[in-house]
Amino acid sequence: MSLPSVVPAPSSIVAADGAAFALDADTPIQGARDAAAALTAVVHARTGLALSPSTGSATGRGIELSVTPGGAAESYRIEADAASVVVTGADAAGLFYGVQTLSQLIARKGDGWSVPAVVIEDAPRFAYRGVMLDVARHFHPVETVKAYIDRAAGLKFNALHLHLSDDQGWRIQLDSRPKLTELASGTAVGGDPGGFYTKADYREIVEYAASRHMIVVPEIDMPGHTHAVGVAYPELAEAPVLTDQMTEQARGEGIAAPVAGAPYEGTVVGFSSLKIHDEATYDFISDVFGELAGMTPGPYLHLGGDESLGTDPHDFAEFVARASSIIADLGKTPIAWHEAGDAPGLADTTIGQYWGFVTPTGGMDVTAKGFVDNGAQLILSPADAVYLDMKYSADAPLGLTWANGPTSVERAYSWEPSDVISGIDDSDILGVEAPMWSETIRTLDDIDEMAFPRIAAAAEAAWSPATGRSDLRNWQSFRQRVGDLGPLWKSLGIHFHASEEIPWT
Ligand code: TNX
Repeated sequence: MSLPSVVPAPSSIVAADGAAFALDADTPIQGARDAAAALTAVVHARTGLALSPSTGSATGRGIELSVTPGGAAESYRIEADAASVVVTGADAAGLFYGVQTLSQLIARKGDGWSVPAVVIEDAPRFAYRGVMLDVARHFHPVETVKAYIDRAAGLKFNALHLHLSDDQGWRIQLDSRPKLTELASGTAVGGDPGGFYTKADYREIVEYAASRHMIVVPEIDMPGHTHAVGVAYPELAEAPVLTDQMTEQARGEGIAAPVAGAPYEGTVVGFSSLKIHDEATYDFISDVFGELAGMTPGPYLHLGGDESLGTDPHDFAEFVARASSIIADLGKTPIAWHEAGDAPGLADTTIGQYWGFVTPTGGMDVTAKGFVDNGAQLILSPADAVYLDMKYSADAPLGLTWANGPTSVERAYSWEPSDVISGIDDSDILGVEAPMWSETIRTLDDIDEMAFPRIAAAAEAAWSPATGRSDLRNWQSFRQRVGDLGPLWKSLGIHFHASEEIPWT
């Protein structure tokens, strides 16, 4: 008997004997109210059935949702047979993930709907499973962010990293530095309108994410990627420094090259820097991270640190050491892009985020290993596998190609986290994150087109057993299972890319 399709692949799934569970409008749902609400919503989207959570005691028939503390964090178990579907989480997150799996199990049966007889036991491989959204190059409103949270949570991601600032705009309102949004939020790439989150907007995002068992990881990218800071507070920024190559790229875009103090709408990276030897810079960082720390219940603050191409390496090291210490002193765990990994004096709790390739080039893996040598862990975002902004084909309108692009779903799937950086093992890996940079990404449909189905490959790298430790952890199995999710994704309004690599149901 063929197994039902679940993505990301669970630790264990066994087809059970007997008939499927028939799901109809009278199916009772017992137990945990939040989980029942999440299930009724997805069942309604998928089937049109309006189930109503019942309050009476368990009947032994129907769907039962409960939390039984004891197992691994975020783990769950599903037992489905003709009489009942029992979902048990080790905690509220585990139950939520059990519901996400159950929503994938619902299948058509004749005129009706059913859940196949099955036993699933499941727990995540990595504690941190992230998606990143760049809201700086193009601003994305709260409703879009919420929609992306729903999509990511459905694949068992538990962290939303928001790239809140870059050369093209500043996107978060802060009382301590009001000019950031007053003067530096109105623009975006290509002359598109900018925008920013008010403090109330940010709170709404944080609360919505929490209701889907996700934390928010705010990133303020520095010391590079800070041209917008200089639009608001010119005294903090160095004048733009462009290499010949950057000037060439700027010319090719037909958009004015960056000018100190004026908004920049192109996509050249690496020309801006905060002043490293000015105490005013560290006052600024303390204000910004201090305020963000108070607004962010999750443990992490991301300080960026990527592509500071014009900054002297010693200055860069000094800067990230101080910035990471400021965050650590606030009681938060710093995260930095991998370039900061070999900076002497980096706060020793700093998590590194690796964005080099699956097969590392230019010593990026060695730099990244610095975080582990320092006693902390890594988040893996190998660009040629999990950068969701890479083009699917050379003539695709959306996306970039620099990370060995154009890419494919198979490429997005075919990597193993423990094989990327030599000399580290699973205990050195906090998790996996799939970034969506938004130079070309304007709308939720654009996000969907680029993220789906590749985001499912990143989910499997982050959640599922290691390659070789499960019969399901291979491309042939994955493409079949993803194909079977087509109807669910459609019913949820996800405008996925109907890649020819996938046998869509
Ligand atoms: C590299 S990799 C960047 C971003 C760009 C992205 C586009 C990294 C940490 N930074 O500034 O938006 O490429 O794919």
